[in-house]
Amino acid sequence: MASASDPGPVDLAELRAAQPRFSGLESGHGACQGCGQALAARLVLEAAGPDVIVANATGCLEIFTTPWPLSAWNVAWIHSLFENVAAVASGIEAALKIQGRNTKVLAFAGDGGTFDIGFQALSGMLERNHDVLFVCFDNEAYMNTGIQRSGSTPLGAWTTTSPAGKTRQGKRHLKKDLLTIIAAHGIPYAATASVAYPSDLRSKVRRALSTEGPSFLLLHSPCPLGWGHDSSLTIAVDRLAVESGLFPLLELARGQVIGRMAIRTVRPVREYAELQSRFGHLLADSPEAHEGLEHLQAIADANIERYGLLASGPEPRDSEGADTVRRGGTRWA
Ligand SMILES: Cc1ncc(C[n+]2csc(CCOP(=O)(O)OP(=O)(O)O)c2C)c(N)n1
Ligand code: SF4
Ligand SMILES: [Mg+2]
Repeated sequence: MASASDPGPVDLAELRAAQPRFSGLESGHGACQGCGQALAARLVLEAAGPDVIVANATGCLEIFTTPWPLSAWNVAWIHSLFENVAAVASGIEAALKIQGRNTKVLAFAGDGGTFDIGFQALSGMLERNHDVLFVCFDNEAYMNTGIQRSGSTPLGAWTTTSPAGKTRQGKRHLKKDLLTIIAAHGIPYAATASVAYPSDLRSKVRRALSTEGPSFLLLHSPCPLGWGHDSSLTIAVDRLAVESGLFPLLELARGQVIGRMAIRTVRPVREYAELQSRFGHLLADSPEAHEGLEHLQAIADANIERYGLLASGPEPRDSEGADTVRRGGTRWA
């Protein structure tokens, strides 16, 4: 029983409710219902806190949060070109350093702005050792301009520029292994994360920001419009991306894998594909479709093998899970 000298067990729910929540991205913006990127950005800023400056490349996130004259951002924010967000963030970081300020700098970009058009500036930023966290919101296509394929689009996925039909089964090329390329820069910290695992995501943001030097986060962010899934299934879809092995959750320090989220029950890639119309053609009863799905499964199997993702202990789950998302996030202290 609680007394003046012994207050009894801590009520975690009460403790959380008493703390002020920091919301770096307010509601009321124009993202599609169920947009994984909107949720991802909110979670990143919850973990980062208010003392940040965000440089944001052109893309869906920038467009749906800043319809002139409105802004959904509750932090210092600047829009860059598609190709130069890492250069803009580098300049901000250098200026803050000269001023002796500890404000953290974050660069935000989509996969188009990271894997493809912004890659040169990103590589330079990492090589020059700027103390910036670069977050790639990976929705696996150029969504803002109408779902064109990018270097991140997975093999076999339909986009408007990688259609499915008689002569091809969606995208004919592999998703670029960007994490390995980033790791080759030998930066202090790099990780992958998913909106389906918000607690894991936030701890990776905190870890990145507390590491001196450049850090990189590849954040899987489902797009109901471009992936063709129900807007209520964003979390379920992204959980299957991880549980199938297609999107492994990893942490790397100076190019070496230092952490992985193990998978207890591996789910077939088919279950992931069944929820999304971008893979619908791979579920047809034809030799080409079977071959396409098998190839995707082989990629997932290879990831599981390469990163040793099979768990032998109890189900490794995010400590908060999707409930956190439904409750509208956690508190920031
Ligand atoms: C140099 C340049 N080329 C093309 C565009 C047009 N454009 C604006 S947003 C966009 C797609 C962005 O894709 P991505 O970076 O993946 O972000 P998403 O919209 O998917 O979140 C494109 C092609 C541009 N703004 N600048
Ligand atoms: S198109 Fe996709 S990424 Fe863009 S706002 Fe809609 S759901 Fe989000
Ligand atoms: Mg994109």
